[in-house]
Amino acid sequence: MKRNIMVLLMVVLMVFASSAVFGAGQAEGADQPKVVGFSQCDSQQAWRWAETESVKEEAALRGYTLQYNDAQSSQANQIAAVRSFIAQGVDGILLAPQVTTGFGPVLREAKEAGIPVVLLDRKVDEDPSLFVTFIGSDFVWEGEQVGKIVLEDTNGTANIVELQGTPGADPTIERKAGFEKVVNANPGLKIILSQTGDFNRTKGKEVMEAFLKAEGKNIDVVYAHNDDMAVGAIQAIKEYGLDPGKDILVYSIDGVRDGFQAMVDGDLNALVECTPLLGPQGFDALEAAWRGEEVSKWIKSEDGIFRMEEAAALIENRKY
Ligand code: GZL
Repeated sequence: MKRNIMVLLMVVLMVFASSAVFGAGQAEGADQPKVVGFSQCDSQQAWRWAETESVKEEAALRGYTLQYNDAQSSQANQIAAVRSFIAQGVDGILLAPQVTTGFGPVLREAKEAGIPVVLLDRKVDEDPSLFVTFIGSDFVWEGEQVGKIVLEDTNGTANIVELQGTPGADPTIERKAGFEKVVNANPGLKIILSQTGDFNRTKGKEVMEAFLKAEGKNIDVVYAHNDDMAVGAIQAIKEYGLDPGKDILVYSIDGVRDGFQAMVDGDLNALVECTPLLGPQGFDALEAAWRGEEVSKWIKSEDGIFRMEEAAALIENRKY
């Protein structure tokens, strides 16, 4: 009987000892996990979901507490979310800004509060001292690469319709400018219609339907600022009775799974990649800022160019 009591006592002591060890990590004054606010501009399509997942996964991997806010395509919501992060006294902020203007005041408030801000996937037209860095692609280069492929595939003669991204967004402005560098240098390439589809599949289809109604078989090429609008345009072309990828050549940017599938299906002729997997670099930049280190003002993504013919061999290995 005595022996059983002794054994039971030993077991109880061992259990308390282990929780005390784990408890020691939480003792008063122990470092609490850093808190990072992430203001995402919207969650309306696969590219955005991939970026958000990349940030959430990396926060968990590094043991940070992430405060996530989806602004649902509203800049006002984004500004309110960043203000809320500042009021909470977060240690850092990741911001994917809806548009390039209007963020100056709230970025100044974050700076005055000593909270570093890292821009993900879109730039802002503000004083660079207001943010640590921009992590994202070269959108001018992306638009220019599409222009060069169109030039090659059409031998320099084509009537082009353009589906633009969100008005005022950095990728919209710069993908248009990059593509026009090639068009302006080659008079046989003509942009006959250009309108925003807001990076959205449904709107991309609706705008393409209007383009087809206006110009029909006069259209040789569609240039979409992202895969989602390209997929919408492809649906519209099919419903109109033409063969996308043949009767009308289609080109886009992003490299999401549906973009690759459209190339496998023969509907999309080529795409330029724009990686959304920015979480690791985002936290690297915040950690450098917390260490007081200088960070380059642009951490540029390396993006590939993919043609229809190679898509089938690559699609299974795509990470987003
Ligand atoms: C690009 C990113 C763009 C994507 C779109 O960095 O801002 O926003 O190309 C997304 O698909 O809506």
